[in-house]
Amino acid sequence: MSRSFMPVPADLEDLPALQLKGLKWTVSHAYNNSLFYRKKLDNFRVSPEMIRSLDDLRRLPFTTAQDLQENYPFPLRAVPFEKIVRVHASSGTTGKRKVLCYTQKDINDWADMFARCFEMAQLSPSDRVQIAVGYGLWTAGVGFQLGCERFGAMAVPVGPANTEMHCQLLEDLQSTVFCSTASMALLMVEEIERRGQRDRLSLKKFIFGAERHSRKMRQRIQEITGAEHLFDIPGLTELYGPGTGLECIAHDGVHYWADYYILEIVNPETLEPVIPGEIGEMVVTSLRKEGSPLIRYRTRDLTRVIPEPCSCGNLLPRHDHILGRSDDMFIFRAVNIYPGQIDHVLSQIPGVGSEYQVHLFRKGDGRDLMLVKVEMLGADSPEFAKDLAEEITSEFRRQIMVRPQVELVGYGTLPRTERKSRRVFDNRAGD
Ligand code: DLL
Repeated sequence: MSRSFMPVPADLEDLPALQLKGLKWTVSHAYNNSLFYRKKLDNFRVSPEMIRSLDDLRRLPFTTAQDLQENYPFPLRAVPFEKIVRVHASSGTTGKRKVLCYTQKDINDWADMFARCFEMAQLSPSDRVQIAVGYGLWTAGVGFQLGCERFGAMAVPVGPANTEMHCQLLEDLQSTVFCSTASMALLMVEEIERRGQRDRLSLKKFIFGAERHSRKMRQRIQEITGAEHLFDIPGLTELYGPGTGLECIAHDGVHYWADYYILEIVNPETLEPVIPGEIGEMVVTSLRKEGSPLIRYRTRDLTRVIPEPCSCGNLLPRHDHILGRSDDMFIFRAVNIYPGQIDHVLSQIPGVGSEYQVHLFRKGDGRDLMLVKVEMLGADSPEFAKDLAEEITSEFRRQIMVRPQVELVGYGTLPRTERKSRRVFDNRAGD
């Protein structure tokens, strides 16, 4: 008998009560079992008994990545070591790794959530899911695998890189779903195109995440493979990993599992909630997490809640794609710029490929310079290149109010990576 992983109340009437129960449990569990949280809550003069309604969430202090790093190696731990069956960690580009603890129940909950993602993507047990993300300390590989096994689809656990093996297995095993970072998906489809493999494959769906992707990347992936659906999957190590929500079949935002965590969107400066629909920082509070519970954890990810009902019919709430991170912002000649804005400008210009790089320099006279390297698609006559460079410059000026130098490079010349791509290189530091 097949099991549904969507047992959320059909009309969501019971959701607030479920969230309140989870919130009360989380606060008292954290207070009673984690020294870190006890100190923090005491400092804020909040005790678990004070949580009586969902509005009381706002009385709670925020938790930050810095808290996790300062309390290395087992920050937020709220169960005895004997109950921890696994740890995961995010690599952390600066400072110490963020290590998170999982009990067996946490792993089971994560598997159920991930299975719900596959259900929402309309997979069936006859799907063959090729997993091309990293295994190990990172939550990605094991997360996808856990979800597959709980859902009942066939996992093909290859891991990242190794496009040769991926191409062979896609063809030999007739995988139907490919899961990876957005960068790896691009790398793979270009390899599929190079090998002329498209007609020998059964690929129908892509699920990719771990980093932002542009509209151009989506177009390329869909054009080359003819895949029916591409799904954006968000997730972060602190909140189990990938699998806490998924872009729906109507491709209009990400439904998230509000029965497992509460999502708030706050203004990153004032930390006050924004008006529903406005962009702000995503803050999450877990409702059932035992090993490392989260109380108002500041993800630094920027997005917005989509308040309207979704045309896919699913009633679970939605947030938009992650538009960037508040700490990715850079300042160029007094203008605040998010990399997502650059994706957006380039995505609108025909003739531009899906990859780009931004290099920032400081000249001898102290003035800053922005060099944008952009891949060119198709015709590469000098006139075409000149017009394209002019169009890019003028769109940057019009939409972001900065004037970059543009260097056009051939398609496929910028590096592709199977990991999270880095596209902004700030060479001004230390000046
Ligand atoms: O990236 C987990 C994951 C693995 C998600 C595979 C999806 C697929 P971390 O390494 O802890 O975990 O990084 C989390 O990556 O706060 C976002 O800034 C970014 N991120 C993750 N998914 C997306 C996405 C994994 N779909 C951080 N779109 C998050 C944009 C994403 N950014």
